[in-house]
Amino acid sequence: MVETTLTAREADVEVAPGKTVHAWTYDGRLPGPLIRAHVGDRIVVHLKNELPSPTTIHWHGVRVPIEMDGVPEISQPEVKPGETFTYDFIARDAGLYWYHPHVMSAAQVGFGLYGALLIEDPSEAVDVADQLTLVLSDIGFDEKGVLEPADSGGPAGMVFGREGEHILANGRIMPTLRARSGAPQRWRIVNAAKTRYFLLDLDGQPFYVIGSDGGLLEFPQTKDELLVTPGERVDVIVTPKRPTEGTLTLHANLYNRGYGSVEFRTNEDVLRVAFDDRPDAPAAPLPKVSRHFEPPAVDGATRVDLLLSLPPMTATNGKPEYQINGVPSWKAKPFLAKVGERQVWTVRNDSKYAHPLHLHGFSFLALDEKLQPIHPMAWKDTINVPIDGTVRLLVDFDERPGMWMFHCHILDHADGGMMGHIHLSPP
Ligand SMILES: [Cu+2]
Repeated sequence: MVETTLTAREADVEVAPGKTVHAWTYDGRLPGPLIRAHVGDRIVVHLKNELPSPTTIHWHGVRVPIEMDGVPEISQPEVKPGETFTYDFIARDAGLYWYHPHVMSAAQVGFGLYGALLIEDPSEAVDVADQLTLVLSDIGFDEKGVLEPADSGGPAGMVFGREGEHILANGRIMPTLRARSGAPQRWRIVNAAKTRYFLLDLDGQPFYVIGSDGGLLEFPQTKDELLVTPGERVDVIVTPKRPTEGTLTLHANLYNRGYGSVEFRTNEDVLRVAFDDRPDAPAAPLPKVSRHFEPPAVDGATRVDLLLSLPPMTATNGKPEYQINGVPSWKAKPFLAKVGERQVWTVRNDSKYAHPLHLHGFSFLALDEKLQPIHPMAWKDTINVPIDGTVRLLVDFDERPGMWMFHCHILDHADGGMMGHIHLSPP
C-alpha cells in the first residue's frame, strides 16, 4: 500500500534564482510530489484542503472507480476549505499518470496544482539506468510574484486558452540537466499546462518513443519532434550527445493550435542539457521494447459522432461558447453506454482551434479512417484533434458504471463549454 497526505495550500515557490511565485501547491511544492507505486498496489491519498477555495483531485488516466474520479457533484462533493477527503484505489495499469483538481480547473491548474503519479510494472523493466520524470507546465505572474488572474484577457482569453508566460520544467524556468554524453536516458514526460502545447526538439537529436498515456507502445518509434498536448504523456529514450558548443537545449517549437499560437511568436526553450567530464559512453543498441495488443474488432461496436465547434455568433450572455454536437456542456444531455459495450467515436473538429480531447476513467485506441488501428498501437486517454482534423477512437467500457466526463484539456475551453458526460449503466 502506498499511503500519503497531500495538503493543497498557497506557498512561495522559487522558479528561478531570485524569482519567487506565490503559487497554489500540493505540500508547498511545484509540481506536487511525485507519487510512485507498482501495479497492484493500493494507493491511499488523504487530501487536506488549506486553500481559500473548494478543490478535488482527478487522477488523470487512471482506471479508478467513479467515486474516486474527483468531479464535484458527480463523483464526490467538493472538498471545502479546511476539509479532507481520502482517495483510495488500486493501481491497475503501468504508466505515467498525473493528478490535478477538477474544481475551477483552469484557474487551479494554472496556479500550480498538479503532480505526477508513476505506476511501474517490474515485468516491463526497460534497461536504461538514468531515468527522469519531467512535468512540463507554465505559469504567469508579475514582478512581485503575484499570479496572473485566471480570467485574464476575458472572453478572447477563454477562446484562445490562457498560457502562462514562463515555461516550467519540474517547476523551474530553464533548469540544467547533467548528463553523460552518449548515455541513454529515459524521460517520462507529462504536459500539465492548462493550455500550452509542447512541440519538443532536442537540437535535432532523436526521441526514441517507447510509451504513451497508458504505458508502453506496441513497438518503438523514432521522432525528431515530439508533440505533447495538455494532459498527454510520452515515454522516450534520448541519447544526448555533446555538440561542439558544449550544451544542448530542449526547445518548444511553434505548433499551430489556432490563431495566436504561431503569429508574432518564436520558439521557446524548456531546459538545458549540460555534460559532465566523462568521455562519451560507448554506443550501444537501444532496448527493444514492445507490447502485445489484441487487434480490436470494430464490427458490432456502437458508433458515436462528436463535432467540436465554436460557432461565431453563438453566445450565452453575450459570451462565445465552445460546443460539442451543437451544445455547450451546461445544455448537454449525457451520452449513453452500457457496461461491456464497445464504442467507436468519430471526433471532428470544426472550430479553427485544436483540442486535446480527454476521456475520464477509460483508455482508448486511435483508429484510422478505415477504422483500423494506428500503429504503433497505444493506450491513450487524451488525443489531439487538430484544426479541421478528425480522430477516431475505440473504447471499451468496462465494469465501472457511473457518470464519466470527456472534455477538451485546454481547461479554458472545458470551462467555455467543451465538455460532455457519458452515463455508463450496468448491463
Ligand atoms: Cu479545446
